[in-house]
Amino acid sequence: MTSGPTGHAVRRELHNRILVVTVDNPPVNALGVAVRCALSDAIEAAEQDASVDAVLLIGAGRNFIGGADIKEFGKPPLPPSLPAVCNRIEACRKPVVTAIHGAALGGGLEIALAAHYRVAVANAKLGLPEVTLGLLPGAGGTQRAPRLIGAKAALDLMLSGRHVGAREALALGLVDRVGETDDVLNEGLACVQALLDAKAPVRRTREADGLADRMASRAAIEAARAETSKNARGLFSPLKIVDAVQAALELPFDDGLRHERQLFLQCLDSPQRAGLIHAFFAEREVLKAPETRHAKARAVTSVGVIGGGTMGAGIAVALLDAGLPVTMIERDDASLARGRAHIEKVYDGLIAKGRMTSEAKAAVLTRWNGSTSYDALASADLVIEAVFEDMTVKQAVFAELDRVCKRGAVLATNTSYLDIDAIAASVSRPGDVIGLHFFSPANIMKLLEVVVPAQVSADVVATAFALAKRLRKVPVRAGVCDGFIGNRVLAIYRAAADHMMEDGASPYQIDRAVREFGFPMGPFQVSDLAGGDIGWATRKRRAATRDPNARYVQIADRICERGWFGQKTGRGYYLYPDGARTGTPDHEVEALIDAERERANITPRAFSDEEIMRRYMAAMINEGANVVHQGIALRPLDVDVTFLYGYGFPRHRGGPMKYADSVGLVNVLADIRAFAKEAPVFWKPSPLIVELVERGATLASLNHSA
Ligand code: 3H9
Repeated sequence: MTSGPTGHAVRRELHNRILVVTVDNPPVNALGVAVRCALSDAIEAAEQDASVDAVLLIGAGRNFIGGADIKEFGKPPLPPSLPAVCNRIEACRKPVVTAIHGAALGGGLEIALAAHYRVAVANAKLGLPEVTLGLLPGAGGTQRAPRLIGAKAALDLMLSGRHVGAREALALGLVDRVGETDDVLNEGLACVQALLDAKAPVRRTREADGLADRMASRAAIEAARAETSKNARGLFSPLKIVDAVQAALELPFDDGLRHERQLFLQCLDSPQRAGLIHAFFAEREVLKAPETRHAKARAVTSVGVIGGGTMGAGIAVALLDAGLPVTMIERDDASLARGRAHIEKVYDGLIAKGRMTSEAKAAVLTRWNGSTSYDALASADLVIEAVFEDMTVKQAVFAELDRVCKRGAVLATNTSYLDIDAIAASVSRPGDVIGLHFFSPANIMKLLEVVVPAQVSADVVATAFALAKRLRKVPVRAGVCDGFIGNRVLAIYRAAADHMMEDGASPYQIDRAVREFGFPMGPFQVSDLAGGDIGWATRKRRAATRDPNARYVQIADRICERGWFGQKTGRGYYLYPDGARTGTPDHEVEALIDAERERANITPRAFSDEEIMRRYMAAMINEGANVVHQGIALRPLDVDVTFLYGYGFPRHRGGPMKYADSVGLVNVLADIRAFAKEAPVFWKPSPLIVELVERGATLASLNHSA
């Protein structure tokens, strides 16, 4: 073995007569400009060097190549472009082989497709996930993949963005062989040697015949177009992917590449790309809470859950699914049996859908234990309380935990809005108390607000983040206040929706406008799904402390007084005849709203969908900015991730704070000031927005690392 020149981020080494080119650009070998230059140089050098018979291309570290360098998007392009690098590889007159381990995604797979042969080891995962970033494979992927594996399989990969393992890649024809070991270098060298021994020719994917059956290809493209038009929910890039594959079928390769480039640039320019890439980085940034940098998480090998209601059972399922043993505490045997039944119902649902076997359920449930005595928690490393939302009840639970739990146990509350500082102050070990706010259904919803009270130890916060990772949740660090990040902001835009309803918009119009913006449901549908009684109980509890000057819309109370709590009672804002899951508008509700308008002396006026969304978003953005301003959220991006993962905010808009920047904070502020003229108590511009607009700055400028 001899060493050749070392390019920036790419190493070259000669093994006998094979030039091994290793991309070494941590953390994921992304194809930044330095890698692109060095790859082109390496191919050039291999071609010129008489002592080189073939090239083996591999990645250093845990992955082959994670894709184009996403950080470069939106900045001026730096040559050579990735398509040019792929073309250079493909044009090489000596065989180029890629050996793939770990991720070969996006541009990474496109490099592999441009090579002449491909081998994958067992842990390889291959995919073209550009669609998840609002893009399409823009380095020849839309032209080479269909030629290699056919239009149908290529469209499936590109439209779903899914990753395939080595075996599936082999079955699809994406790779030529799967290595017997995980040793990517030796598997690759063996493959190249075998090709050289067999005098295998240079084989170019551009000449592959995967589109030879033109009728089948056309049918696959049309089917994908129909399916995508129906399901793409306003997304821009999926239909462009279909267009690009159509070009692969209809145009000569080089013309197809040019067409792909045009479509790629359109996607790159779209605000959806900016929103989706913001979401990609934001969901990684939230993991870097300050405490996780300098404190070590405590070990968690067993967990207690207090309460077997919907929330407690959902949390227990999330923990069980992560392989943790769970001890559930309830006040009596009947409640415990109900808690267990709630858990079993989740697993029975999976069995009914064929997603779990009875044996697997039985195996999971061996890790579940129930008790009516807190003493059963003596050895638990972490306990999560999920009892009734009442400070006295919670403090009584924490007094018990303080009594029985071992020193160093983490004591968590799942409260959605109560003062966790007050809960912590009621025990002898406030440093161990933290909020873990799960969202319902807790075993499914990804968001976990980690609510950090004043006295908590840093290692308890680090433990919460480590637990979130284990549960595959997305943790967002939040400070203590009424509703933390999510529910506090929700209360405000929900109120804005109520105001619009009383002023003349129907709940059905508001829901429709919100759905058209990209949310899966509107606020009144959400209320019907969650159960109107929950909000009603909260409103009654807070009636005494409500600001008498604040506008209070009573429509929801009138609906609840009739026992119309939503889906579970067959009617709420909507009618749900015969257990229907989708509601239909209810004229009686409309009449009731009319009566309330009259009672409140309001002459209803018409709202356009556009005005509805401007008010709805302005309320959300304004309170989101307040939450950042007061340090409840570390950065605007923490608000964004909260809404993306807990409230169905459309991902392609990046989150409410990103959306605010995209429409211009100055415009948002102008809206808020205009709305404030008629309702100054409700609409008070957030000092943060005012300050940023004065400085000409964006919310994104505050997204530095926590
Ligand atoms: C593309 O290729 C377009 C082309 O078709 C056309 C071009 C013309 N760039 O996820 P992790 C960072 S589009 C820059 O925690 P894991 C990430 O932010 C691309 N940075 O690791 C994080 O940084 P930090 C198509 C990237 O081991 C660090 O790497 N490719 C990129 O859990 C570790 O990331 C994709 O969409 C990137 N491409 O998972 C794949 N990727 O430490 C995107 C990651 O500062 N990437 N970073 O927070 C992934 O899916 C995962 O990162 C991967 C590793 C599976 C690779």
